[in-house]
Amino acid sequence: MTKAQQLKHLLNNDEVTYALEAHHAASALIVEKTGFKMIWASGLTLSAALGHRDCNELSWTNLCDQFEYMADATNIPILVDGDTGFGNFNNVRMLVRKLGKCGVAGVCLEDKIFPKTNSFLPYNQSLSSIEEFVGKIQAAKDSQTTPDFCVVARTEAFISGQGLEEALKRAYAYQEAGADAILVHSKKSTIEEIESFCKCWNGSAPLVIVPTKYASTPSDTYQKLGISVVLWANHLFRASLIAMRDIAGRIFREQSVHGIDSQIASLNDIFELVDENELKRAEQKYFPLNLNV
Ligand code: SPV
Ligand code: MG
Repeated sequence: MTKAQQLKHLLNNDEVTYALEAHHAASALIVEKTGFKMIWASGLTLSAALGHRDCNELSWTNLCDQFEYMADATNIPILVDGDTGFGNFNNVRMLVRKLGKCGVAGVCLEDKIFPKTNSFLPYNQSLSSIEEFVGKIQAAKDSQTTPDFCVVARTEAFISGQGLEEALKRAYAYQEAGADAILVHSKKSTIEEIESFCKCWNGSAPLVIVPTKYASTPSDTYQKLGISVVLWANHLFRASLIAMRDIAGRIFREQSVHGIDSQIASLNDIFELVDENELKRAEQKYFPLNLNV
């Protein structure tokens, strides 16, 4: 199966799939090696890892380099956070064509206004018109370079303070426009908005959620609500911040790395992550004369 076919399968099978966030090739590799079947390339954490805010300070061309490194390093599908498509329908077309070439399996587009604001900030959460966003989904589907590339349409209706009716209206319009799945987002600390949406949803498109704020929800709830994919959207980046701050502080205070050496990854761990042994095996096959001693 191609990566796009894998993603389509994960969206459409009966089980809940958990996708974990990655923000560069190393974190993407860790997601895969841990056993996850899918990677979320988060706009928030990719931006932050490059020192930027989650409001389209980086262009899609900046980010495609990162996506390509992540896709080259891994064998499981990557769903890219495409924000609002980095502009209008034309930017969406260019993005989708390029993502296919980068080895990305799908893109998630959200119905806010460019430049977007992270959903958990208390300002600038206005929605685009349904008509404009439908045009973006159609443009994305018409531009995909592989038949199974997945376009996930994300409604920010709840995030912008609108109710269930608006969320459902938008989701049906996006499904009609050709979206392969619907992501419905909520910033509530309980699953109540998502639950009400799922219970009313009569569409055929699978549902995707991001339980960052309602993280205390028991995981069996997702299956019961018929959710297809759960995105753990930022947790590796948050984990790495704590670990890096802790170790940086200790090295600074102790003016030595001796005390922390056993608490960080070994050099061998790095060599294993990037499969140093494979190069040794390849050398024996292709470069047997040991010319580079
Ligand atoms: C992201 O990870 O960038 C997302 C999810 O879009 S959220 O931060 O919840 O908006
Ligand atoms: Mg995002």
